[in-house]
Amino acid sequence: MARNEKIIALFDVDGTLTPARLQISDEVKTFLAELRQKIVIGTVGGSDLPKQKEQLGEDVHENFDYVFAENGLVAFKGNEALGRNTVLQYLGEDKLKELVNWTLRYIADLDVPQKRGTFIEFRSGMLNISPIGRNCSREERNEFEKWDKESGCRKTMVAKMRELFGEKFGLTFSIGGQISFDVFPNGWDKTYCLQYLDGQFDEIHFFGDKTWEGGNDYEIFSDSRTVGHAVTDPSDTLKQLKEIFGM
Ligand code: M1P
Repeated sequence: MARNEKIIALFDVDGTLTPARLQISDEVKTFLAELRQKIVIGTVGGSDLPKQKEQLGEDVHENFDYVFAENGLVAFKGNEALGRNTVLQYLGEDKLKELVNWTLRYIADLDVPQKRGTFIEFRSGMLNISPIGRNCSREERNEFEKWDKESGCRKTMVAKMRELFGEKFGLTFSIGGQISFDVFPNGWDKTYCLQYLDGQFDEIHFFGDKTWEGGNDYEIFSDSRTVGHAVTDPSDTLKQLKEIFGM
């Protein structure tokens, strides 16, 4: 049967296609290849493109019709780049410096059990801020996640930053992973990628694991242009795909 070019399924990466920050399994990869015979498929992750490639494979552009990294700020259809927008262009040097300086001061005063390196990762479309530092090991990352749940470290920091910079700079703060949170201009959440699909599809399905308000899948999950599906992990994603697309 010919593929239905009017239906697309978009997938979050961490917790939806892969365990957090780990690689896609052969089972999921094979299943998606079969799904792609029936409909169009794409990724929409919060992480940058190198991280998506680490997790989904260097051949990600061959295996997905659309690849959206950094919420779609870095966008590809096949190997063709569709667009790129930067947080630096949006904020300008002065505001960016104010934000970075405040963040580093705040983290310096935090009593996090372990501190490593790369507290701010500067990406095209967002800043990724981590109180432990992105250089931590997998074990340290898991420990931090547990401690963060008890202490509310990220939630408190996000609330403070929202109060100080949310309205002033027009920024959104979103907790999407285990050790960090993302900061980006209002509207540059995962719905940003939908502009590249407008008018081309009858149905845009979205699958994500952080679909609650404040989670980084919330906006696209609840957007009127998509049919949202909340999943708990990659095996649940496959289960739901089988039910929806009769595989
Ligand atoms: O895709 C979800 C998140 O994955 C990473 O989060 P962490 O390192 O905290 O587990 C980051 O790439 C983050 O930007 C992204 O939203």
